[in-house]
Amino acid sequence: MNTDTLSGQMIVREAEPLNIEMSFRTLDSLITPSERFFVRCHFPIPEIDVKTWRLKIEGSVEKPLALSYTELRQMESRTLTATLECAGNSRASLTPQPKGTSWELGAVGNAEWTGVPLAAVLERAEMKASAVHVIFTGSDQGEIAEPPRPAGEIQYSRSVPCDKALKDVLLAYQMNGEELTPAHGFPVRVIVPGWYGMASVKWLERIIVSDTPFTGYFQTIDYAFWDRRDGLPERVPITEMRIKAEIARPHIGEVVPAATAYRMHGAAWSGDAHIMTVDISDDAGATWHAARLLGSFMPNAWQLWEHTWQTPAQPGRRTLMARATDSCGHAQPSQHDDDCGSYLVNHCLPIEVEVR
Ligand SMILES: Nc1nc2c(c(=O)[nH]1)N[C@H]1C(S)=C(S)[C@@H](COP(=O)(O)O)O[C@H]1N2
Ligand SMILES: [Mo]
Repeated sequence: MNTDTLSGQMIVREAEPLNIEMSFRTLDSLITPSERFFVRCHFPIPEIDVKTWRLKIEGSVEKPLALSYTELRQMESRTLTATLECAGNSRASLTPQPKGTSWELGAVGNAEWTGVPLAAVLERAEMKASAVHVIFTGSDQGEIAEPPRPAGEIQYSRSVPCDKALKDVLLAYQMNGEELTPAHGFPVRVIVPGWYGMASVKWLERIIVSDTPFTGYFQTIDYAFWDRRDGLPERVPITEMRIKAEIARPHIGEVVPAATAYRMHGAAWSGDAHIMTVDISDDAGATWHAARLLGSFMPNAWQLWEHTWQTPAQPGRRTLMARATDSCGHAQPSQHDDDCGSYLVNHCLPIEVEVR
């Protein structure tokens, strides 16, 4: 990645393993260009020789497979647009600042993915009726630093239940019409539409069909939260993206001229549902005004929005917020849910600006 040409557009959170986010204030298109799409890696990026690479499909299947890259490319392909948000995006807005990568607003992007539907591969392998989960493992591996942790190096892995696996999961080899870059999972990655990014396993190497739910490290210890049933907290894996609107401009700390018409804009998304409304507040949530949704609804893709803000005549600090609702009746909460730890940060995020 050429960081020179990206100056101002990307923020490096960690160089090794690579963790970079888009500077969200630079949002200017429905499709995020690949070089501006955030990168989230737990381990070093593996080097993969596509000539010897095989995608193994095993476990609860009648016909285990080992597909070459050429064989996969020969299968019928599909292209879909999907927003991926890292489950830890916007962690930087929590106080006190929790452990973990301090993502601001840019660990999210919307790209066009091309590949083979997982359903077609599972059909070819003849998945057994007893199957309940499909596990994906990446070629990357490393040691977990914080306990509780398994001993030694582990591979990145995650699963989806079979109904999701058959519905719309894609084994993608292209992003925005070009081969995946090494950082985004070359040669093949999983795309789980509507789910937080952790499910979309990069550098895919093995698909294991399982007769029991998967309870791996990145499924139960990391990328999990406390959900309450009958008042009792239960550890459950993070799955669908929660509804969220983010403001691209103005950005935190921006100086905005008094008594002018300012074009506020940003994006909003929600797992499986579509965005119905985005409202804007310029008084920390006391009053709200409807923003305009731009373009038409696309399943699993974010929705851009804009709002003409009549800035106050009075100079001083102002706290802006955006709040979305979706077609399933979800609305953003006003506070972060502490049962989610430092994940699923989808409350109305305050953007403090200075009117001058
Ligand atoms: N093999 C592998 N897959 C992975 C990860 C990883 O570290 N290793 N990170 C996950 C996380 S947490 C996210 S948010 C997305 C990010 O995808 P991107 O780097 O293409 O933006 O990849 C997911 N897939
Ligand atoms: Mo993530």
